[in-house]
Amino acid sequence: MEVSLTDSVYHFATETVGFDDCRFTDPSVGGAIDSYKEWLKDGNCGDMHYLERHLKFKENPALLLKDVKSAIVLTKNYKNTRARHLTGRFKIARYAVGRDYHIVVLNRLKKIESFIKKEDPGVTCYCGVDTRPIAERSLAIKAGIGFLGKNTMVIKPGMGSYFFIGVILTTYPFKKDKPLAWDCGQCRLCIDACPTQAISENYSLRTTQCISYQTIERKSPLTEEEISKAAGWTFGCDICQEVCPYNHEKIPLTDWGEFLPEAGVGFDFFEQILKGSRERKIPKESALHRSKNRLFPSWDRALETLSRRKQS
Ligand code: B12
Ligand code: SF4
Ligand code: SF4
Repeated sequence: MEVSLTDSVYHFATETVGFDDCRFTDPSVGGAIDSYKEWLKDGNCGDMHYLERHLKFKENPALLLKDVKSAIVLTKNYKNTRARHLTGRFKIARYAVGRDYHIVVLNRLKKIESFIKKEDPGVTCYCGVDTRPIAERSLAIKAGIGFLGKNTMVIKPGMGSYFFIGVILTTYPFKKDKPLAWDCGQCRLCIDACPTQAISENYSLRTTQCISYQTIERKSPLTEEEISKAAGWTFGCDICQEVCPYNHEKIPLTDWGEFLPEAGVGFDFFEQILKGSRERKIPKESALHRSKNRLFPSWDRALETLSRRKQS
């Protein structure tokens, strides 16, 4: 029986390269772009002005890749141990503990691109993970990877939401998958647990209230009041994922060692800062590196505020 390119890419991506899932969809996000426009209109991009510039590409991916015919959506679990970084006085989101996923995932996407080109040299591809103007969550939902949670994460039943999404836009017409028929039902644990009320009832994030935005993306340091509300989260925030029943204990840890604390670079560096180190050169391999030196004033202030409180 003839094996289609869709099947062989799926097998190569999951078995050889090690992604957990690989699905195929139309490159256009359809009606989901309206929620993006609405979100921008409400001022939710804050200091992330690049998201306004991304609109035209998310709306029309052919501007990124001429003759684009499909999107391949790849996911990788990054769940790592529930160690100090999640429970200590200073917390760092799971996704930033190990090596920078932008580098780790992009390298693997490139392997799939090379595989496709070897199979069919006429095909062109455009790979992205996080930083490119690709509507990754909308494509993941459309491809049936998972469903949209009230915390705005893509959640995959049986896998939870601790996974990265990588996308390859391609000129090859892969066979398309279908979206899942699934939702959160009556649950609202994340809405109630968010300490800054950043999660609205309508599957949208009030981004400027979100600790993740405030500690990673915002240009100005956190105020004392914001530090208090952030409950020790100093780089990103995982509260709305930790409380989600889909992220239960039985979900295995990632099998990509780069994302484990042992890979070191993220949390090790952070720990030194917390111990009072004045080192300001964030290791290049760490996801923290992307923030350049913008975060130091916030971290210094958090340290100051929290140690003052400890003394009084
Ligand atoms: C900007 C951004 C942020 C912002 C805003 C987040 C937000 N909720 O919008 C901030 C800095 C707050 C942030 C935080 C985090 N982020 Co972020 N972020 C992004 C980025 C770069 C763009 C997202 C965006 O455009 N947001 C605007 C909203 C309106 O768009 P959207 O989230 O894509 O949502 C779309 C869908 O909801 C869709 N939709 C709605 N309803 C329906 C229904 C159907 C049927 C369909 C098809 C679609 C659909 O419409 C929306 C607009 O297109 C993406 C990477 C990328 N290129 O997409 C990563 C990304 C979303 N982030 C990611 C991660 C891991 C995080 C954090 C967990 C990190 C952390 N621990 O601190 C937190 C989670 C906070 C949260 N609850 O969302 C992952 C999410 C993986 C997943 N499983 O969902 C992504 C995909 C990066 C990646 N490649 O893995 N992030
Ligand atoms: S990441 Fe934290 S602050 Fe942002 S919505 Fe989730 S719980 Fe709220
Ligand atoms: S905590 Fe509940 S409401 Fe929130 S995303 Fe998970 S299942 Fe949905």
